Formats: sequence, structure tokens, C-alpha cells
Amino acid sequence: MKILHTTLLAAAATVLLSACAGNAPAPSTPGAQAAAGQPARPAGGHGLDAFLGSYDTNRDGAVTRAEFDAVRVQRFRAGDKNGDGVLSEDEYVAEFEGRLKRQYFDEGRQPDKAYENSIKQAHVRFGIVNRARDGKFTAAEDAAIADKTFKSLDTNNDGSVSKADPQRPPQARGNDS
Ligand SMILES: [Ca+2]
Ligand SMILES: [Ca+2]
Ligand SMILES: [Ca+2]
Repeated sequence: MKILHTTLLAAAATVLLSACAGNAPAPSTPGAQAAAGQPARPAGGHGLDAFLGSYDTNRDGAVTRAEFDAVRVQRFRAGDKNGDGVLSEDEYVAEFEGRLKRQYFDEGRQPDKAYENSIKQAHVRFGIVNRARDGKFTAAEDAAIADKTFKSLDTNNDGSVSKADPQRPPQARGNDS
């Protein structure tokens, strides 16, 4: 009976360990703990917290370039409703609004003034990201902006964005999509 008990404990420990392993290597930083308990903010917002909320898919407190790109590319594809490989303004804004709606729903909020403003800002953002002003936001434009965004946030240049990156005062615009 004693042996069986020990075996069960060992088995339980193994299950726990593999569950942790599935959650990726979690560095034991305070930031990692906080991020794990935070709800996802799929529509983003301003600042590092919003960035982590949007892109830190494994919730370890850091956004790797791979995580960032995976979410970004998935959003672009999901937004391209007519499948022509580019996002029109309508597609771009609709994709954003879908995420915003989900965020409001998750937080139990009703669409308000801030919601309307966020949608307006999405239209403004489209004007900024669609550099060529041809109404077609391309994957290449998206990738170029993503490159700049990531580099501007990864201030200690270690290939991932986390609380370990000293942030400059907020003055950037168009980086919060
Ligand atoms: Ca991560
Ligand atoms: Ca399209
Ligand atoms: Ca970094």
C-alpha cells in the first residue's frame, strides 16, 4: 500500500511537471507572475502592459519576436476577408473592432465613448500604416511596421520585449495596434 501511494505521488508530480513544461520556460520574475494573472487585452491599448497583454501568448512575461509575429500574421490573415492578400480600410478596422468587441465583452463593458474613439483611431491608423495611400495595407507594410515597433520596445536589445526593457516616455504614435 505504501509503495502504491509513493507511485501515485510520483505520477502526480510528473503530470504537474509536464503541465508546467507545456507552459514554456517561465523565468521567475515578478513580471511573469503578474502577467499570468492578467486577462488578455486582445485590442491592445497603450504601453508595455497592453503590448504584453496582446502578444505574450504563453504568458511568461516576455514577448519574443516569434510570438509577436505569430499573432500579427494571424490577425492580418483573419482580417483579409476577401482573401486578396491585402487589408482594405474596412477590413483593417473590422478586424480591430472584432478584438475590441471581445475585450469589452470579456470585461463586461458596453460600447461607450472610448469604444467609438478607438474605432476612429483605427481609421486614422490605417491612414498611417497604409504608407502608399492606395487603400491596400500589405503584409510587407505590416512587417516593416512590426519591425520598427518591436525594435523600439526591445530597448535592451535582447530579442524579447518585457518589463526588463526600460521604456521611453510615451510619445510614439501608431505603435499600439
Ligand atoms: Ca512569452
Ligand atoms: Ca482583403
Ligand atoms: Ca528586451
